[in-house]
Amino acid sequence: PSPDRDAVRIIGVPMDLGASRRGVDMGPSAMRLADVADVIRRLGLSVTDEGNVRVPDRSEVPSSPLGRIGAIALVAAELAARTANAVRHGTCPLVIGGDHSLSVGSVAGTATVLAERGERVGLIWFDAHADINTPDTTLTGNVHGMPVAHLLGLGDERLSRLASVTPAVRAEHLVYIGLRDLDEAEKHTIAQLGIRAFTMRDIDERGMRNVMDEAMQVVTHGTGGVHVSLDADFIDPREAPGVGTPVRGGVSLREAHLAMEIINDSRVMLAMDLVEINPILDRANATAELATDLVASAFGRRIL
Ligand code: 4U7
Ligand code: MN
Ligand code: MN
Ligand code: MN
Repeated sequence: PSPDRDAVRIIGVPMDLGASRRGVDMGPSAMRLADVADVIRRLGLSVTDEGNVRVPDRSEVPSSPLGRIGAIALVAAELAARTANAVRHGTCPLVIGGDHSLSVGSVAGTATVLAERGERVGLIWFDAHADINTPDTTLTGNVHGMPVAHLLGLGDERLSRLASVTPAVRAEHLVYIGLRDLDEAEKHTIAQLGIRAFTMRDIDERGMRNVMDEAMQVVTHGTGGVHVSLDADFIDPREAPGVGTPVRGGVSLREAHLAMEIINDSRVMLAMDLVEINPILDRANATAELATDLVASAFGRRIL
């Protein structure tokens, strides 16, 4: 599949309802301050910033993390519609968050358009975490630790039925890259479903090129295109301190760029999420600036 990626639509989701720590709702502002639209435009692509999806204030929703599922599902449904619309028109949505619970919506949108074409979506999940808890297994109640489970059809139906197909993503079409902090129940689910997971150890031992080659095979085999979901905590916190849930021992800046460059080489990316940027914990706007450079690599920036 070779989608027309000459046009990019930026969709902001200033939401932190899925996290307990505040601040990732400011991620879209930080990315716009880092000039993400102009940076992509300078690559020769046509870029429109569609503004933000409306997100309710914390004061308007229940205070318990699981009590916020209804509000998160409404935001995700709106995001799914906007993502689907962009993909349907042959443009590439760049969804900037926001906590990672929003990806139940963005990936559902991509899955819905592919289903209209009789195809399935491949999903690359770059993250320190597996985000595969359900309301039954979660230790924290935080919904940003649950989007993958819901995309696989598990958990709460308000979040697992946002796409026109259920599950939105099949386990065989999903890969993880960068894992280094999993709950016991998550390890069990990954093994049970046979999900292909590249941990930090795999990246250390095999190198990013080798891992990415195998990952691209998994997500393109039997799919009509790939959704890339990048949690900024994929990158080591020494380089990306401004994230919702920092975990030591992440990938280097160059490894992250190489992964994005390989994605661009493959020409299969239909949509991208850039989530979990927390300006409160950042050094100036360093993490959003770094994330903007990664987006540029994913959209075709070359060193030479
Ligand atoms: B993120 C966690 F318990 N597993 O479920 C949980 F460690 O989107 C972390 O990847 C979730 O940043 C991290 O709350 C969510 C925790
Ligand atoms: Mn994470
Ligand atoms: Mn995540
Ligand atoms: Mn996080």
